[in-house]
Amino acid sequence: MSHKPDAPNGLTRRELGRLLGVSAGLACLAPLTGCNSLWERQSVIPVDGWHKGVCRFCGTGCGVMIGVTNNKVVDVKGDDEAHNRGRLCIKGLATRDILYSEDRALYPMIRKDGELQRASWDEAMTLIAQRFRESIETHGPASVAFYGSGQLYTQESYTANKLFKAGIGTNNVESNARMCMASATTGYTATFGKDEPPGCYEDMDYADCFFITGSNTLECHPILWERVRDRKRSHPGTKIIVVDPRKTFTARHADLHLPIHPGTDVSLYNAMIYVFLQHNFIDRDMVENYLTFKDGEESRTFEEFKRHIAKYTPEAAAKTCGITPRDIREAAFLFATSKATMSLWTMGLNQQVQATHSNRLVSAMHLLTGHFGRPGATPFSISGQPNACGGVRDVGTLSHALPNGRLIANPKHREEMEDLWKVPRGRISPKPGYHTVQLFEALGRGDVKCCLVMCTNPGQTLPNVTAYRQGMEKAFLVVVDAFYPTETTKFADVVLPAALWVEKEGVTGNGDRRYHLYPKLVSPPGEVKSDLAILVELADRLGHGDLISARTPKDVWDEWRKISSHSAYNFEGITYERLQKERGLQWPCPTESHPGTKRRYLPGQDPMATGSGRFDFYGKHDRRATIWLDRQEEPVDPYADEFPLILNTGRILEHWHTMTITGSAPTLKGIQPDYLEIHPYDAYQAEVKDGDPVIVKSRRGEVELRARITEIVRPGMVFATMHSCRHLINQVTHDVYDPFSKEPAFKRCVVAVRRKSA
Ligand SMILES: Nc1nc2c(c(=O)[nH]1)N[C@H]1C(S)=C(S)[C@@H](COP(=O)(O)OP(=O)(O)OC[C@H]3O[C@@H](n4cnc5c(=O)[nH]c(N)nc54)[C@H](O)[C@@H]3O)O[C@H]1N2
Ligand SMILES: Nc1nc2c(c(=O)[nH]1)N[C@H]1C(S)=C(S)[C@@H](COP(=O)(O)OP(=O)(O)OC[C@H]3O[C@@H](n4cnc5c(=O)[nH]c(N)nc54)[C@H](O)[C@@H]3O)O[C@H]1N2
Ligand code: SF4
Ligand SMILES: [Mo]
Repeated sequence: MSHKPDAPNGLTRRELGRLLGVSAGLACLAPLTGCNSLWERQSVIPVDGWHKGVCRFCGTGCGVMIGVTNNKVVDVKGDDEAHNRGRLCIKGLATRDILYSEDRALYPMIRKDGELQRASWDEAMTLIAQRFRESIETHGPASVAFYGSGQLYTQESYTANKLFKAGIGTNNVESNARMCMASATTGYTATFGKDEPPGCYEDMDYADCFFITGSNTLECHPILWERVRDRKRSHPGTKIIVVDPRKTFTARHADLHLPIHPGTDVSLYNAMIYVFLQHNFIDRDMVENYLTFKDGEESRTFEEFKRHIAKYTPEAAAKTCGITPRDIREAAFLFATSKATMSLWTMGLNQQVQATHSNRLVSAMHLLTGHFGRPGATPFSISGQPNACGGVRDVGTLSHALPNGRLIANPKHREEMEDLWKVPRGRISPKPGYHTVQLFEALGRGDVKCCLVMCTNPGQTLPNVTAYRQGMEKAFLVVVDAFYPTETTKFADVVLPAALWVEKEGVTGNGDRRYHLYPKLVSPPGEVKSDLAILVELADRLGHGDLISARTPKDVWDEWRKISSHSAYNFEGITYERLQKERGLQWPCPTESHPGTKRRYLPGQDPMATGSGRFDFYGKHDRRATIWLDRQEEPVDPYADEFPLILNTGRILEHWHTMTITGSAPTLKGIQPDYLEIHPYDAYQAEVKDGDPVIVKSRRGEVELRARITEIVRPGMVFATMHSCRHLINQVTHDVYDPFSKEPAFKRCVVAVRRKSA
């Protein structure tokens, strides 16, 4: 397969920048390429027409202008009128090429005699419907499942959720967003009673202090990072604090970098709160009128909260975190005394065993110091995938959830959705389905017999993946993917070819509650169909055609926006017509004349905030936000003599997840992320030289990588990317998860590293 070449890394990052020949938006690449000048962009092929669209890749949701000639995307450039101000990062620019890879899946395939063989759509859909029907009739609705993605369009996720929960009658509806944003959801919901960030991207233009934690913003959200840098350029007094065990490209730009031991965030944030209390950096009005304190199920007073925090002196936390007390004090001082502090965080927090705790503690730091609700002052979780917010969190495409923050476990919520979906009361099962890790366990046990996997590649991206591959092998697995082969299609009984990006139409919701439209601009290749068309056909064949009566992207959107009006996520006013004209609209947006909401919980600004005070935390019964008493716990996977190092995993700028898309883009495919970052001291101990093949081993498995000796990582810690499918790091990672969000702790497990013997 061409997107997984064994070829050596023929391209340096500097050459790559030159090859792309881009003008806007690559100032962020300068630290990587070593080039400070920007290049003039040259259009290669004449463009017949430019169309407004959105980048395929990350949750930043950058606006792109897409040049089309003869039914082909021939060019892309940043949209000057969108929030990204004309900028695109290297992946955004690569969207010009992503549709035209030779690895595209072009026709349905059915496994016969152990091999996937070409089949007709009718043959494939007949087989799928027959196997799903048999399983439902013989073993009940809970014997089938849907495993989707934060990269599906909202219409697709919404339709799958409705078909499975209100049609088939199973809550086995999960999404890869469980492994990504689930902890942000539990963190926000615990604090504010509602999911999704209170602030917006525009806050970056007003913040005087950025507290960036567990986010390699420069590489993973480069255009947001550029906005942070814009602020620093125009206001050089702006401080950037970065909390990350690695000295990432982001951390290199920090005024203060705290390289904490992985998984010790709870101690750090509690100690920062200690300093806020000690120096009276507290917003008294906020504490008295807008906050409550809780320890588990029990209420606490502010005085009790202070006694709890007293244990987290900077001196004690510094020992736990492996940094100095002075750094903690300085971070707390900068955070509290700036005019406006904005926190940004992603997977360094979310993919930890205490992820919900860290998430809500960051919000707590903002609330206690009053860095909330003013322009620039906000706790802002950055979203990973393009539609994790819109298509998974808002739609509730998770096994415990229903649309707009409702829960399966709540009988009133089930009834509300049964009425809105016009199905009989009692139709939605009261039993939550399996969350992601449990779902793949259930496939292995045979409790779930048929699974539809759409727009995600769990054969590579599940934690401790070897354990779950058996389940994929055993079950009747249908994989809908735009590319073939992948690590998941290896286990598929049927593969269906999916349309990608502007080969289909849909809406996504990006990281600042902004919905926007992806237009269909070109026809898909071969026999490829859109995910929505596939779901509609499945609904028909399973006898749920009446339920799934909205069948075009516009009709599904209209149904969904009307449903949202029965909740605090109200975006009924975001019509298709508006989406076609505008550069995204932010909910709440209840009417067609409403401009959209930048900041939530503020009476006068947020249409859902009907109170008369400074804030109205309407997600909570008492209309007060909650501060939680959270304690640092011992690591789940402690050091052992035979596993002396901590493995951390993540991303690099140029590649997207399992590289099915970026691995074949001409500009990106030369970059091979199959290395292990290891500190010189640990390399010396293991007698490993730069470039040596090494084996990384945990209690669950091992993987071979190339050693890259670097001080980016702390001594005692190694880092590998999640990208390479030839070297599956998830054979090594731990499948333990946060008990609240059920999000796996990809960011920490203990390992040993040895040189591969010749
Ligand atoms: N180039 C690129 N961009 C992407 C993606 C991609 O695949 N490639 N994927 C998108 C998606 S879906 C996601 S979820 C985001 C992820 O975006 P990020 O979360 O920024 O990326 P990661 O590299 O997974 O992890 C971020 C950082 O967390 C740090 N970290 C590890 N442990 C800890 C800890 O205990 N505490 C703290 N404070 N930090 C810790 C790691 O060292 C790492 O630098 O990126 C999105 N953008
Ligand atoms: N070790 C480790 N593992 C991780 C993480 C980590 O940090 N470390 N991060 C986790 C996180 S945050 C995430 S988000 C997940 C990501 O994990 P995955 O979602 O499994 O990774 P992707 O490569 O994005 O998979 C998307 C698949 O959908 C296909 N595809 C693309 N567009 C379409 C489309 O429109 N329709 C259909 N049907 N298919 C399409 C692609 O070809 C690809 O195979 O990985 C998780 N796993
Ligand atoms: S920052 Fe994200 S959305 Fe923007 S161009 Fe890059 S990959 Fe695309
Ligand atoms: Mo993610």
